[in-house]
Amino acid sequence: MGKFNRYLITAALPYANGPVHIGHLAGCYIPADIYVRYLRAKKADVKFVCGTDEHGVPITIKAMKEGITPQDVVDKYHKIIGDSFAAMGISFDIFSRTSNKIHHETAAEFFLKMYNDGLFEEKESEQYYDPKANMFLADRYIIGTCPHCGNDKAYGDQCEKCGNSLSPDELINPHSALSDAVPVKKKTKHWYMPLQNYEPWLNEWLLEGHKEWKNNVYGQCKSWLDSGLHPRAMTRDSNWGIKVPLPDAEGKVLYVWFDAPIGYISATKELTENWADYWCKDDTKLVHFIGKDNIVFHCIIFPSMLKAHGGYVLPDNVPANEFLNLEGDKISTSRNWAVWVNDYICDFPDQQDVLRYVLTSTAPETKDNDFTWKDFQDRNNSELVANLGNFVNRTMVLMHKLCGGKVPNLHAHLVNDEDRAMLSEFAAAKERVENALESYKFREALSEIMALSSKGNQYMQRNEPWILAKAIEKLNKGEAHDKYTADDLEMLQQRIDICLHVCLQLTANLAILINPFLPFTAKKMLHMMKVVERMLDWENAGSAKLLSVGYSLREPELLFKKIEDEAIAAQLAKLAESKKAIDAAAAATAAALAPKEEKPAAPAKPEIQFDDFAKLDLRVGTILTAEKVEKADKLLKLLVDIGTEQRTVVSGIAAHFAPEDIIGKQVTLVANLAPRKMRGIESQGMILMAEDNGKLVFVNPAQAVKPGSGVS
Ligand code: B3M
Ligand code: ZN
Repeated sequence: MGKFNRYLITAALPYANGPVHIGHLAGCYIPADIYVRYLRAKKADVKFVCGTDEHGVPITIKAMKEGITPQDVVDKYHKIIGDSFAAMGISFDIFSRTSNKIHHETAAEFFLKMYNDGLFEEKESEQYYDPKANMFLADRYIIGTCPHCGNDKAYGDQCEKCGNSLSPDELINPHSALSDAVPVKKKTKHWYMPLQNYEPWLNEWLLEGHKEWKNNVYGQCKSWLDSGLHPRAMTRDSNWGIKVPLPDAEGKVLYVWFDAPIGYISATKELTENWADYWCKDDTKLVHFIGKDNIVFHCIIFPSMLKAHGGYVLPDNVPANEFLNLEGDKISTSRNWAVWVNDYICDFPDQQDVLRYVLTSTAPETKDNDFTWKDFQDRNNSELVANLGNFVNRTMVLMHKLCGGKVPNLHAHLVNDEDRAMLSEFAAAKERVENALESYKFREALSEIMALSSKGNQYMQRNEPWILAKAIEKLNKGEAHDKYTADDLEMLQQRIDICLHVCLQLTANLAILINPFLPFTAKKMLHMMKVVERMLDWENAGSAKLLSVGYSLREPELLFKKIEDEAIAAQLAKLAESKKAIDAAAAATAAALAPKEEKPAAPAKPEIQFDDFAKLDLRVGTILTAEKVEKADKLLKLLVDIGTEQRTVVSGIAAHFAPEDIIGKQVTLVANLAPRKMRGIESQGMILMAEDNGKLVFVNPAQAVKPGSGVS
């Protein structure tokens, strides 16, 4: 353990806006859990903290979509996510939440200390504002049509359909996700952290001081630092989050990426009175387990915050993983392309270790990797069942059959080189596993253990105790044997004993080594060996004397069972359903974008002079209200804001638009058309429409403008 006397291990706080999927498990929770279980087995002083990230736009968006409050959303998913982790054996010491009081206090204090130390810059900027909801809009809250793929539900920061990142200015028909109003720009004040000031320190601490970090992590950090850091706002305009603890900060909350990592501190506070030992003493080893999309926040921004605040330890390592794909396609929550952990647990009850095994042996440690159900089945059937499960089962069955259910003797005078080689493998394998674990190479560590088990199978196969038993049986019946005589009877039984003694000690070693990876399996092995949990202490690994001679063991039970084709087919059918929905959505988008069958162009109208055109007073207006006109199927009555005044317009568009869908939309109005009465209502203008194969579309500016802006 060297210079460290205690460990604080964190796993990224998942947003409480949806269940967790296998990508989350593979990316951070399983490796973190393996590492922690290993440390606990080494009797290290370790705390493992996590919780749900309950602030930020993802939560409010989800609430809006489901028509419930943000609090309802986080309550629901905190429970679902926590249950999934618990079922998978992810052994947090605490699974907290950032909506807890202790977290609000901790984060607010953290901010205030930095504020009082003069570490923020106050700046005004123009941000989008929803004039109807009276709220500033995060880019995520602005929805419109993606200029790249035509998806009409693209967000102001990203189009989830084509993956392009966007800015709200690029959206066609931008509107607020809250009210449908067209967003306008408005000044707002925020507190920025001048990250560029931390560059020299980051270069030294990170680039010089942590060259041992994983290549994918180090490389990403280096490229951020090489391209230069900029001031970053640490506050947002919102009413969901941690209030900025300053006077005149009404409607301002802490940026979710400011508050969330502080959640690690608050969770530790909630867990133990001695929290400061873990956070403030230099001999603590702090390790953040995360997925690759969180690297900059954990390696650059949060460390800068910790440094700025002062008094806290910095991460010793951030072993982030790359992404796991599913059947060749990017896992996506919004497209429902995922294997949800809660579904897995229902479909494969009591098979948590199979998933832990597969996700570790295919973990995206150095590059993105693919999960396929076929591979899942193969790894279970040909590795867990055929290698580890087979070895342990054979050992236990033969020990009962040939050695009376007790640990047999290791008759020293008959022990040969091969036995000795097998026995000395225990310590060698332990060392290899340990080295891999210490450098966060969990795949490699697991494959070392499987290689050890496979050596056990080969050892058993070469010694063939069942053949020796047949010879004993034959000789005992007085029959002749072509290799042995009655004088060999004792030796034969002793060779059987030696083989099973070695295999049993190996089984005990395998239980210790596999425990961090497959804790449910290790438990079953303990039960069969009738030993107490303490045997799993890491220091016991490598020993060839774990089970005492003469000790009677329990009947074997199978560690793993074969996964049949039907179970895999059922999973693939589920995914095929998702694929169908995804493809249908893509086809709809493509159809919407495809050039429509050419309709003969409308006959050109006779030429006019500029003066004729100049007579038109065209102005952009915003629709304030819209309602159906009684007893007129085709008509909508609109109230349009044209800056200087509001106009009532009756328009024949009722068959094309639902009134509630067009409130807030910008339109172009012919403002000087003589008023005309329709159904008793005076229409004070006309709205320009484009017609595309019978479909009507508003003619409006490519980006929101002030109502009343002239068109020429
Ligand atoms: N909630 C992002 C994520 O779930 C974020 C992690 C916070 S860790 C402090 O990917
Ligand atoms: Zn797009």
